[in-house]
Amino acid sequence: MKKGIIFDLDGVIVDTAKYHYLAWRKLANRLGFEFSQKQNELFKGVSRKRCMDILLEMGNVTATQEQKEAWMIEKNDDYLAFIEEMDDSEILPDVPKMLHFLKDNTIPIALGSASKNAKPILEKVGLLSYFDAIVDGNNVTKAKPDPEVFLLAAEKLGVEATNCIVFEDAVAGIEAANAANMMSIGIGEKEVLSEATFIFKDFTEISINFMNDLIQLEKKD
Ligand code: B16
Ligand code: MG
Repeated sequence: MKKGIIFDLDGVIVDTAKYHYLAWRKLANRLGFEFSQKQNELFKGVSRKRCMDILLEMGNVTATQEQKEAWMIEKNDDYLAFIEEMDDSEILPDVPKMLHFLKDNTIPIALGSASKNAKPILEKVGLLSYFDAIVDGNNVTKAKPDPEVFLLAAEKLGVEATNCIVFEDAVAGIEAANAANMMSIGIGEKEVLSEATFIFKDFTEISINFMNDLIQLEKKD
């Protein structure tokens, strides 16, 4: 039974949330209101379009679709300026160890991210070549918690959905993986990601023994 592994990007492979925060905060300030790190938590794993709407609700700002499009371009340009400066030092701890383990065991690897900037980010940090398939915000019509992104990733890998294992840091992502009937591994806080099949603070907590068991496990309903 062939297994496949699907990684989320922001919060799992790299911490780009801090750059999203700085770019959204700049836009909020320009529109005349504050935007806190705590508020930014609500943006994790959420599509750019939805983030824009939430931001405007926070600031009590109404805008036309055209205006929103222009602000999203502005925010994304600021975000891309941060991405331009990224290098491999921004890869989260023990992610390369995990990718090497999977490669050594010939387990296919996919990315399943809401970001439309996923490929350039993986390229900047030097991890693009590890991925056999990339599904990101450019390929899906429905955002997480809809399972579309992960189902498409499984299809691209040629692995049955029930044999895929998803690493995710956002509640919506865990819900999406569960809805796709995949095993979900939460990376983050237990209290937040309680719906995940397994939860770890980060990859340093995940042992090779655990991974060996995982890639041989049958998913139970
Ligand atoms: P972009 P993930 C998500 O990445 C981020 O967590 C979320 O904050 C962001 O709004 C979304 O990507 C879209 O990103 O503006 O680059 O298209 O966690 O799904 O990898
Ligand atoms: Mg994420």
